Amino acid sequence: MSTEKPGTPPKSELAGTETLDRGNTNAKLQALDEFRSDATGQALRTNQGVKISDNQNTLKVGSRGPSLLEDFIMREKITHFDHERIPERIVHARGTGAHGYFQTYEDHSALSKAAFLRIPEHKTPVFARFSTVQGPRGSGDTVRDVRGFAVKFFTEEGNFDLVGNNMPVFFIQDAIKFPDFVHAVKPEPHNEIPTGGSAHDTFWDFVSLVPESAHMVVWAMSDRAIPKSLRAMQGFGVHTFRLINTEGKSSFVKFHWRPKVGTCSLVWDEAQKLAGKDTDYHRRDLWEAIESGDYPEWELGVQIVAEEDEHTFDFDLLDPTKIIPEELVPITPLGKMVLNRNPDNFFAEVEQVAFCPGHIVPGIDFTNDPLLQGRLFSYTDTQISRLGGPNFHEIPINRPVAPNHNNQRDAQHRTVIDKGRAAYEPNSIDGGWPKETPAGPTDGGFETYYERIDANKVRERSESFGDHFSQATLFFNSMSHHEKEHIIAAYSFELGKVEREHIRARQVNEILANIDLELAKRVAQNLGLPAPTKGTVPVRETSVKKSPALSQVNLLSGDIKTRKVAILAANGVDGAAIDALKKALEAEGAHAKLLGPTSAPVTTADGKTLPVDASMEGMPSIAFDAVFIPGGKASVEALSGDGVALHYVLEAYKHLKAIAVASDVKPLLDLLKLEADAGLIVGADAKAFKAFFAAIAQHRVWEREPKAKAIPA
Ligand code: HDD
Repeated sequence: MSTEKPGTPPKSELAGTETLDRGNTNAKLQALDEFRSDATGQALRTNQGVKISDNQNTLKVGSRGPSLLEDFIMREKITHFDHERIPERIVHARGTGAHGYFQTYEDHSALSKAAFLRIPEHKTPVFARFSTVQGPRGSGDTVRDVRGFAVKFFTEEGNFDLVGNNMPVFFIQDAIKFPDFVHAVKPEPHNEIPTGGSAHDTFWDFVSLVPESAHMVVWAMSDRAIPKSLRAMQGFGVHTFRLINTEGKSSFVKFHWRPKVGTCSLVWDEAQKLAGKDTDYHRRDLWEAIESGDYPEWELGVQIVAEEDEHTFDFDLLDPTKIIPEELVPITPLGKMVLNRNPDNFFAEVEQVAFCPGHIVPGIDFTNDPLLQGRLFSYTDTQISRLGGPNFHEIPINRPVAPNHNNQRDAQHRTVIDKGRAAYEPNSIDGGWPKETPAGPTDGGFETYYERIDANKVRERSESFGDHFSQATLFFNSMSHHEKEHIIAAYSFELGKVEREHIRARQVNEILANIDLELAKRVAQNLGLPAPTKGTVPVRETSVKKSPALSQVNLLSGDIKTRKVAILAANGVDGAAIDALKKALEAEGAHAKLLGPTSAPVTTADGKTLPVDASMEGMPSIAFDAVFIPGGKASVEALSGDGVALHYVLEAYKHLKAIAVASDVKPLLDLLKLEADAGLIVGADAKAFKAFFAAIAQHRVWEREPKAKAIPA
């Protein structure tokens, strides 16, 4: 008879979990988890520190009787569980984050007195959080949406939060419109549909009535809204900020993050499929990249405009719906950010991190951009309900590394035990501490830039914010052919989901026609609407007609570092070809996964057993950058008769990915009626691999796109 209490898991089961081995990667992850756990070797206890002897059974009157209120252990556990959730962010609820550091390349004190931009020896700890905007916490990663790009710099002078997006402009010019915009883009109030997307009536109703959104909406309809990974996105501070140097001189700046791996996107069909097949696609990619040592890296740069040049542009620097074309003001690199540590606990870190554009340090200051000004209020305010009070700065992930003594006291969730008798200033009881620090060239107290403003109080928009279309046109004109086609397709898809025809027509006639007539015409055609023949506002000439810096074609890294290749194999595969490719990829910093018809190992033609990383169904082509099929008669025959394998190749082809197959795999291509092209390479020798890698570095085989349209999705 067992001596264990009913409900206790048998010892043998527990022992089994300790030795579970699911291959090298999992063993490594398990080891890391164990290393990180602070409960290893510890007794299970209540929140009051009492050791628990039975975590399986509620205290009852007899084993079949009612439970007792006296059971403080059960009540404590359930009560805590009942309150585990906190309100999700109103926007940007779905996100993920990582730790890392920022390091300035050199002393930028001529530009800013901020220590983290002055001292190249210092590595400033950072925490970055990336997010989608529209969807709730559990929504898909790859939906068409803007991505949040928020970085908290834990500088020695206090926290600086750069709370930006992966697009350099915004939908509205004044913060007072933000609740309207968000209510319009969020799922509709009656049925809470759609989750994670903007393809619905209320969004298009709003943006078609608010022309200042035109520029941002073209960005949102472009490939930028379906980034390949969080690592492959640019980031922008959006607003014009000020940097203040050691002499107190101010310069206007726009912040830019540029990823080391280049900027590139998914294709639409792939993004939609990923949202279903791997909801966590971006989250997983970031996590795995960091775990495997492929630390994501961005360069922080600024476009600098001298104070006296504020009014030299054909747009207003304070208007957040405008970029400064890089052709007018190039980017000056400041330093780099490397993300090298995953969070230990998602809730404690990613969920509880609290950003605010108002968190700045000496050397940085705001401008009067009315969108930024409103944000300075909103973020702290939202944390008070989201994180339950004004002490959210004490939550470990938000805690500055700089000391933060002041006379603020008490309130919910206060964890600091403030000592001393004087919680006011001035005081003579505590020697007057803590004391103010006068502003200075370095290490001084924060001082707001001494800006003169001589004006009446008004509730109005500056006339200089009046041009809503010329930069939307600039963006569209700067796209390559395929990028333009994708924008046309995205507008057509989204507006096609709009039920009210007057909204579709308004967007086409009053917005798109003012951006580009061809764009308007093509979208009208796809919606079955009459094509507009002219815009509704006069065309405004701009000094820059085309900005190559905006096209992702010009933003690739030129190498294949961290790219992922799927190798498809069945029994009888040519093992030597697999080894050769893996070695060649490793030399380039890229990765391969071996996929079989099932998760069982495959046997090579020369009788070796090869463990596979997953089945082809388990890791679909949409999770990879490229596909390789090695030779081996039996393997090729098996794959040629396997619908999943055939679909794999067709889908990779449709998504314009590089594909390489050994010469004896050619019949499989013939079966699928696929012809070799710049990215479909036949051969498995060094020359073929070179061509294969060159195609991967191009990200997609764009010239294949018209042909690939014929492939069923
Ligand atoms: Fe915002 C979150 C970015 C305008 C109000 N915003 C939030 C986050 C990002 C941005 C990246 C997520 C931060 C995180 O990961 O926790 N927001 C932007 C950008 C904007 C912008 C780039 C325009 C240039 N936002 C904006 C306005 C308002 C807000 C105009 C209000 C007037 N944003 C919020 C918020 C959020 C937020 C409601 C939700 C959760 C949070 O702040 O902490 O306060």
